[in-house]
Amino acid sequence: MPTETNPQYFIDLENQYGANTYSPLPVVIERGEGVFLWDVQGKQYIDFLSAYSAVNQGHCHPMIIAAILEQSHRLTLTSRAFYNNVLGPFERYITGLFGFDRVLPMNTGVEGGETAIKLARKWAYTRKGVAENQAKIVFASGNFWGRTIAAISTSQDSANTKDFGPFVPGFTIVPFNDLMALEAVFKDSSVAAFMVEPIQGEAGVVVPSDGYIAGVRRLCTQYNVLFIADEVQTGLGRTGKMLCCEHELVKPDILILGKALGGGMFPVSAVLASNEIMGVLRPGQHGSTFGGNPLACAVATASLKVLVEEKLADNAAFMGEIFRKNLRNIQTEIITDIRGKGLLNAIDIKPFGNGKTAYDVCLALKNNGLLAKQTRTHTIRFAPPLVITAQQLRSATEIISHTIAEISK
Ligand code: IF1
Repeated sequence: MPTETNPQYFIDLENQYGANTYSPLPVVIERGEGVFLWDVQGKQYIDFLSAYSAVNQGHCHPMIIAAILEQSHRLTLTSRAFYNNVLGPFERYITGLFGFDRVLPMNTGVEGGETAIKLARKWAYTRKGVAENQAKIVFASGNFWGRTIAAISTSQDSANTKDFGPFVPGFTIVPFNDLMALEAVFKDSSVAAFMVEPIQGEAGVVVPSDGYIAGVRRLCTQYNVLFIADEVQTGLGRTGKMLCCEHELVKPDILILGKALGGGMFPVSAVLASNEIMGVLRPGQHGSTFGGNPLACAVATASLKVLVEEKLADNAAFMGEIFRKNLRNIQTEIITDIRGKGLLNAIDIKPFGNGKTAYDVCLALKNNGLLAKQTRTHTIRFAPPLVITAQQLRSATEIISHTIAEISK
């Protein structure tokens, strides 16, 4: 078998030369377009992971490619030591689109989280009057916001934390979806902020009770605590609204965006806030070599325009309803829960008698032409690009249905 069409050749290279930090499904992808991916042997798959919601616009969207090509021939990086003619127009566009006064552009989602924490701490000391180095940031149990030392300092998953200590102080964990527990910790006047995903992604697409996010908003306002919404995964149309917080008509004090802001092509993240909050930062107090670079701004502008012009949040809402209905119509005992909003969904798989887990279901789905990934042992996340059509959704549901039937035998 020629090298370029032999999947094992590429798997072996990664196993020999790469850090062993993932256990990927045994499939080697070489091309993507829209909701489809093709492996090195030309087999087609429907992508139901979307790179963890970083490919909401579909793979290799022509408008985003055109933007990256056009800008890459002109100017890609100046650093923030100089102005450029792309950053300001992007800042005006994204702040206007989401209704905030200012934006701080970064690169990865976790940098967005780190930036939001620095912003909240600085606000606590300079505006709320919290004593130096005493500011607390509250997080929800089950949170996931990246792999840096601060991010894992808020994790309770030993896979993320073991042998990586010591951890960052000043972080408090409360149960997710529990307003009473949240109010209890807010009584401590040194609390600066509460950072939370409106739907917890890595925890297994955990959708809180109706009213929870509105309750978070109310309590943060009442106790003068900043509400930081981590919408890196739930934002940008994924849950059927441009922002998941919109489902409860809630506006956070600090908004973190990432993933699909880069159109599945380029790491772009952004932290948005009011003049009053963003105004606590002064030159030299935060930054990044690539943050807000011209290429990133051109890609992010095109990525946002695709979401808006193609009404992808509406499509996610519409297709998500159909998808969950189709899943509920699958006659099987091994699916024990179906949940989600828009096109961020998940199913729980009852442990099989023969020891098979959600991973085995994902393997079987792959063999049948659909790519999805388990989160935790018994949960499979289904998150296709938001451009998916009704026909493509029907095909996907048929694959899921007959795969479940196959594996249940
Ligand atoms: C991996 C998980 C998802 C995120 C939220 C911030 C970030 C993420 C809500 C950080 C990143 C990624 C990380 C990626 C796999 C993926 C993931 F499985 F790890 F947990 F989506 F659920 N906030 N999530 O979900 O953004 O710095 O990665 O750009 O680590 O393999 P990032």
